[in-house]
Amino acid sequence: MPRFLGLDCSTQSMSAVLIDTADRAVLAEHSVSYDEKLPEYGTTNGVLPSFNPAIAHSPPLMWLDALDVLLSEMCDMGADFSQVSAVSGSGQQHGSVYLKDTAGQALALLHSERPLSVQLRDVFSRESSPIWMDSSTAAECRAMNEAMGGEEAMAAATGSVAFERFTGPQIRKFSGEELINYKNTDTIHMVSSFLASIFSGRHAPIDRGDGAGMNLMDLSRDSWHPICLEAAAPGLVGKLPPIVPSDTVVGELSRYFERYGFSRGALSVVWSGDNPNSLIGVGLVEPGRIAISLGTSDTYFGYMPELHADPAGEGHVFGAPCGGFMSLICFKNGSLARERVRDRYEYSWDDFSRALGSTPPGNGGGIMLPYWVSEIVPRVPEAHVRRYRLDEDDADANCRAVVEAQMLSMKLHSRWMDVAPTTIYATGGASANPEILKIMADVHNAAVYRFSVGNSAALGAALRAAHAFHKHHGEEMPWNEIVGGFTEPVKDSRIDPDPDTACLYQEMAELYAACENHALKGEDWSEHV
Ligand code: XUL
Repeated sequence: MPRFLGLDCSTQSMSAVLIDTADRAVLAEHSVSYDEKLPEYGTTNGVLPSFNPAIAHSPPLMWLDALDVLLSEMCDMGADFSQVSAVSGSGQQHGSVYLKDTAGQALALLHSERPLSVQLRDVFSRESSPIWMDSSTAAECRAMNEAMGGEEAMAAATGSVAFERFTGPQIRKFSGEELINYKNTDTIHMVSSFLASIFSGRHAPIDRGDGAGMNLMDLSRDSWHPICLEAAAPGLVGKLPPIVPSDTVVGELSRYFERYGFSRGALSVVWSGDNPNSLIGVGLVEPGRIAISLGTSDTYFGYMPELHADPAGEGHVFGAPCGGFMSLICFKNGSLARERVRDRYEYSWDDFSRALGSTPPGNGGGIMLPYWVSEIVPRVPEAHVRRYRLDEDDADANCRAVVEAQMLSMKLHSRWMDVAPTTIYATGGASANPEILKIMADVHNAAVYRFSVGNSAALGAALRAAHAFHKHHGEEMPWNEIVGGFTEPVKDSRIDPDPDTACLYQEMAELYAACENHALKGEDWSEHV
């Protein structure tokens, strides 16, 4: 019985999906929220409190405790891990973990009697990990872009201009502000390679998909870029694990996992970032379709055969686990913004959906620029909500405005990818809301399908584990076969665009662009009134 486990260490929760590839079945799926299950860490939505709103860190020990809670709850629920052949995972992209030179031995000595957080308490040279929501490294980004010869050169080499949440600028900031702690750091991991190290009982490499989210990797060569490394921090080359293909087997599972019934000999496969994993988890192993993930952040992504960076410097190119690349744009004001609007009007999610259903497409021309927190695309350094012809006291219109804004912004800012999708796969928590998916279909003028496995990143990781396992045993399988049967959209979930409404949104996109240019560049928007 070929069984594979995929984990996902995301911003707010740790999740797992257990699959059986013979039956093409998901056997178990579970998730634990950090705030709920581990309140002792004091996080809000998985992030530590900070006096500076630009700083977003999480405690890596919390992730270890969450992993233990998750696996033990799954065992209590009857999950049988003894038949698992290989494990892989997904880490929230860009986050980094800093370890002392004692970590290698501590990983090797992991045993099943005591929890991970007890055995690994002393291995961190930095207690908290900067994560993708951090936007405190503007100066470091400028310096790194400059060292590379400008934003365009940085994007051409690494797939993205230097972005605040990316790991290279984060490392530069750490070495600049805490040189002693930086010098005490022996190994810097991504969230993904850190957790792969736990499963492997030794330092795991970084896969090319997630490595591309650091502003440190030469995307065309899958190797560390010497100029980026030098621009980031002194001696960095000796602190980074090697870059490997996404189907690399790190070794056998650490003995620690006997605690949960895993068998000796099960394989530990390199982890990747949440976006490369989701690409596999929704079956985008060839070009043509795109996916929109409605999570803490919203992302818009697709497979990209040839390397082609965004000239505006807003989008990203990462390595795809199935070879080639993936293009992605990330909007920080995803669920975060929808939640803020819901909370502002003291609505439940049912009220929010009812409001979407009872307001007209186009919102009577009322537009919100939904920067409830600083935004990545377009670049908005400080939280700043603007309303155009939209009454702040009209709760229902504000619910529609936030969702329309998110979809219109995706439509405008994805133009560089050169795909006019006719099919969109919707994933993530908010994809359960048909009213949101209707707006998605109409704005993008594309058929939208929903996915039943809520966690496409964890599913993608499980499928990657399966691919790597077969390759390891000399029987490499085509990706279409690997994902087949797992990444089918929910039956009857298709939502077609309405042609008239799609036309209306086509015009509204220009109005939205004018509002955006007015708010961000001071351009006149009166001709659109
Ligand atoms: C992508 C990004 C987010 C995180 C969320 O560049 O920053 O989607 O990956 O975990």
